[in-house]
Amino acid sequence: MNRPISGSQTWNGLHNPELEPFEADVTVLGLPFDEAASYRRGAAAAPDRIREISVHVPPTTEEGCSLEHLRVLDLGNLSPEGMNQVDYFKMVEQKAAELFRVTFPTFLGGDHSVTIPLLNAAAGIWGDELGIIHLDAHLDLCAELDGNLLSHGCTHRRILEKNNLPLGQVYFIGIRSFETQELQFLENQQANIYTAAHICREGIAPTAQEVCRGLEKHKAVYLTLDIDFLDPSAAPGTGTPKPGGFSSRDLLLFLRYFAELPLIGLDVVEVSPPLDHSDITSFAAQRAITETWGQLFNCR
Ligand SMILES: [Mn+2]
Repeated sequence: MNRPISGSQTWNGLHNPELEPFEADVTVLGLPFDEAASYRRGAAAAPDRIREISVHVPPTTEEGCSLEHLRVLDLGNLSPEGMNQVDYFKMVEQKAAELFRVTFPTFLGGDHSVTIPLLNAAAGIWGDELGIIHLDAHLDLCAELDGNLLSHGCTHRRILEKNNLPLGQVYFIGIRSFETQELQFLENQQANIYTAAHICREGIAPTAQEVCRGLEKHKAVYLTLDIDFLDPSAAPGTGTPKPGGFSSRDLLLFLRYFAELPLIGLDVVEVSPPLDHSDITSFAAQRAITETWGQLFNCR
């Protein structure tokens, strides 16, 4: 475990290294792991890049609410160095389990496989009271990808299996890519899949409201944001971009609705700074985080 970030300019100047996690409204933990990406890597560099950008952003939301009262603790990165994926994920799960309930953890990936231990930790606490929002171009429901059971394309398959959760607990939003094996898995199953094409036809607000109604019965909702939910024009710095996606404006609108739910944690994954242009993708990720905090702790 790296030491907590010392510079207090991080996170819009809000990071306070003196806090304990239970004293913080929000904690940040970087998971610089991209060994399970199926195509192009670089997501391991995202936590540090997003932090660097956060130094230059004021502690206010896009509609002028101040976040200066927000207590933020950045715990630094949980480094995977010298560990295999299984052992690293054990460590991540343990750390995440410590943070849930006492604070609002914001995890920075890493590729999307890091969500496996995060959601295992959440499911260990909330079981089937847990609802999951998955904003992504991809379903991540593969049984395996390239021989790796812990691939970033298998995230929800592993979580559902391990925790014996029904597929209906996950809301898949922004989908515009299906692997053949995922179609087979979905046969004769009820799944909450909102494709990008469907959202484009029906509108963001009606879709978000429907998702919120569907999640009403859940006491705890976890939100995982794969930045490739955005269109490649809005987020070019990602390993498996998929055209036909959303603008950063669309994303912020979705987040505004989802912040009305009892969110217990958030991750932002698949930002790949080496593949980015002018940090567009890291800026989008940073904005999504600040606005979600604003909605949760200030402007509800
Ligand atoms: Mn994806």
